[in-house]
Amino acid sequence: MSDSIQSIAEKIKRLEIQGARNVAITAIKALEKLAFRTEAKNKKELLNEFLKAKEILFATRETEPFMRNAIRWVISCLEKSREENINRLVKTIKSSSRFFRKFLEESKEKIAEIGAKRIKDDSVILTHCHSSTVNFLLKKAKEEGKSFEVICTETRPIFQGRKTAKEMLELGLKTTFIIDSAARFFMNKVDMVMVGADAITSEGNIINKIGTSMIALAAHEARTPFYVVTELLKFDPATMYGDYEKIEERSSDEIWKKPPEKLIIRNPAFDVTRRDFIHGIICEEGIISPHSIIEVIHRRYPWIFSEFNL
Ligand code: RUB
Repeated sequence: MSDSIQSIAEKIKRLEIQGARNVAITAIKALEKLAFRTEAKNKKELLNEFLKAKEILFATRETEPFMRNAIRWVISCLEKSREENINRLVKTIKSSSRFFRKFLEESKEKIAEIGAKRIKDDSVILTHCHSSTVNFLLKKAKEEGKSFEVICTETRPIFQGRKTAKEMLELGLKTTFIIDSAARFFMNKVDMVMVGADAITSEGNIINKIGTSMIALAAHEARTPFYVVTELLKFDPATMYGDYEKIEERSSDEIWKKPPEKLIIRNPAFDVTRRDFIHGIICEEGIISPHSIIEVIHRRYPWIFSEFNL
């Protein structure tokens, strides 16, 4: 069964599929395919197959609660279904997955619509890494006729910023590419920082690509508004119950292929930006303060807590 799940998991690990949103969508599509190819004879076997797939996908990247929530959604629909017939259960999975993906599309549109209003003519927006959600918002603003320019960081060690820069140029936006450590140098010329998120914690902190928190500090010092553009389903319910969000640490090869002997190389993929440095979270609910995240999550997405019976 797990052939295709396994190969998708490998692609996610190798960053062939990158960015929290793309990872979540890929995982959920993989579950849909799994359902179509299942040889399970009854609901119990089908559920076991899905729980194994969940384990494989959960183990790909530690800091991806969006993917975990997407998988939780599909499996909870399967668990809750009263159907026993395999064909009908497969249909349940298909419709729950499609419902979720449609919901993600609608959220992305809403976020872009809300966030684009914050972009003023002749402004300069700085972004870090490659966030499909931020880029879509910028596309929307451009389509609405706003004139603004973008500064992208290169995002070491694997340069996701290059992907962002290419997309910005394709949109016809004036784009400047800088090394990550030049963020403070340019901050006084920046009107607003917009970054994506990989995880949101119960305390309202945000986890995003390594370097984000330094940019937030620089923005704070320069009194430049720092916005996080994200779907709320990047919230990790485990943080509510005492767990810290794990920060994925990647291979040192990404930093230095043949380093001198005995050199210690550390390569965390993400870092935590404290809520105090976040001007606002631009999400499907509107622009909200990181302090009110938890109430909104409880109201909008109570099902994400269901596996935490505390
Ligand atoms: C990508 C990254 C992105 C967020 C948000 O890291 O940090 O800013 O995932 O992206 P990586 P999106 O390249 O290691 O996956 O808005 O597309 O979900």
